[in-house]
Amino acid sequence: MNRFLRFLFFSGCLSIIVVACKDSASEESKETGTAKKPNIVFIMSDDHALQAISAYGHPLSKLAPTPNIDRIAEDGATFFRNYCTNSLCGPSRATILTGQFSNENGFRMNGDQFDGSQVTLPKVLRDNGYNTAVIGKWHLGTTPTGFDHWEILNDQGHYYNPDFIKNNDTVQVEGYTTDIITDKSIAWMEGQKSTDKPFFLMVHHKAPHRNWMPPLRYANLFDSTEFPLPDSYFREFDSTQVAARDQLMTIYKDMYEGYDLKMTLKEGSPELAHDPWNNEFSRMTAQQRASWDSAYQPKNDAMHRANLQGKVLDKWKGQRFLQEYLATVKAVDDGVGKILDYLKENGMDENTLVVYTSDQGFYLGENGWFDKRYMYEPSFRMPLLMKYPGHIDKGEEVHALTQNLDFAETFLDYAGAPIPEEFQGKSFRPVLQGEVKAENFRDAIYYHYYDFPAFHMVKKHYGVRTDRYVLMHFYDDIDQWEMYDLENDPKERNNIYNDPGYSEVQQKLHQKLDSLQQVYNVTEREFQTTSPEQVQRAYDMFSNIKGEEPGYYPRERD
Ligand code: SGN
Ligand code: CA
Repeated sequence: MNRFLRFLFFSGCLSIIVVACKDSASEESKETGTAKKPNIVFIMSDDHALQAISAYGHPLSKLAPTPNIDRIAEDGATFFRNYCTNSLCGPSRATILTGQFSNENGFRMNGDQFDGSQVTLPKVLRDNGYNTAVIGKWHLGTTPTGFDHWEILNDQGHYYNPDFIKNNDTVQVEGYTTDIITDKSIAWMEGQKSTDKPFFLMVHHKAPHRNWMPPLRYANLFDSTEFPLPDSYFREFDSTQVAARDQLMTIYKDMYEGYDLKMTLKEGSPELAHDPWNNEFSRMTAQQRASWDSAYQPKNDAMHRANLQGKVLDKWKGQRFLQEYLATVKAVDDGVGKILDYLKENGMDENTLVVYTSDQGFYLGENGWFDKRYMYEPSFRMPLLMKYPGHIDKGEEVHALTQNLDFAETFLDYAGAPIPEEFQGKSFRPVLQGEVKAENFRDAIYYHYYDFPAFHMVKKHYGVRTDRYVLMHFYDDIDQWEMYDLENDPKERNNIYNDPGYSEVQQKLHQKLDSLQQVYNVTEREFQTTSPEQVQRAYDMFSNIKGEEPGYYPRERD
């Protein structure tokens, strides 16, 4: 055979082999229906404000960057207008699982019991060929359903030496919770190598939830960083903003000096100031506690020597809070890096949809606050980053109005699975693929918060947000409307409700609100009120935790 004939012969054989492979691959995908389904790794932290993710560019995050979380943004999409349905842990998680508002899935506030017999995202994925797992915070009262594997923190969980519940056994694991959740997640993925099924893994961090305890390796990370406090740190509310004025979530009034701010009682002693439940530091091993004290005592002693008073002390508390919060974020970022590296090193990064989000937004000193719950932007808006090479463009910016309500349908859409009729969201895959323009995706979103009277005493409220405006109604022991023009007043300072210049807008927002309540089946039972005595009792109780009564807190609510 001459050279030319040999070339023709061998290349002919090669193409026959290639064609045969393709055929068998597509046969396999027809048979099993699974070959092309992506794995889905859903990483959700607890209370992670987007101000603390450097991909979003906030000044705070520039001083405490999150290079690994940013890798998801670089390789995929960043969502700039993603919102929650109800800014609280349990309700947000229930919405993510069911694709429904709280009024439909029945989980309105922390302390409710999730009805695990409902149709949920993991159940549908499992019925469509996926292996499913959840590892980390769960906080829904009942134990998980729809998962092949689950290992969850008990209730809120702890930063050190956490208790994990698995098959109804509780086991304490020594170490730092964020790292343990990451390691357990990677170990579970490793076990997936022996099956050809795609997987859905929910990695649920406890951090950076209160009481913000960093890992020992970062206990001094931000000691010399001066973080910018928001210009609203000492904000005063006007008489129309009654709801906002009456809460209990101000850093310099409502945080506990020992438990939250890690302040000590006096110079030269490691003994903590007010630590009402004595349940976070006491669970450290002697060695962990000794390292902790040696990291904290010099900075606490310096604080005592400075004898800070008044607003100087209030600002110092804001700094200390940010140092702690951002150091716990740093550990989450390390964990995200480990998971991304694992996927890459094991050849899974191309066929995996990776999602990073938090259960809601959070205040990092805006209005002087910590915590969430409000429909105001810092707690209403959630971070969301997604990457799926070849399917989501690198560096894509999404400005459509999306919600945690849409996550389930979006993931099912990517998985090629059917979407249950009762789901109330909308897949945003067409937006990511450029088939639907941001402005045509959704014109308004609905919000409804119920957890009152409860910790932080944020009033019940509901509302509507459009591209430019937000209208909210606070109810129960009050009846108060607020409206903001987010284009001219992004920090929501001037309540324009009943401002004659906006009367037409106001009317349209009311109409929109009414129609959304109909669409989402919000009926009369969602507007039940509490007796004034009950409100007063709760207010006294929650204000008193600041008092000298360690252990006085009805933990059953959270
Ligand atoms: C705990 C916190 C609150 C927080 C709720 C809900 N207090 O009760 O500050 O608002 O959780 O958070 S703590 O002193 O016990 O830490 S959620 O993210 O789980 O909804
Ligand atoms: Ca939370």
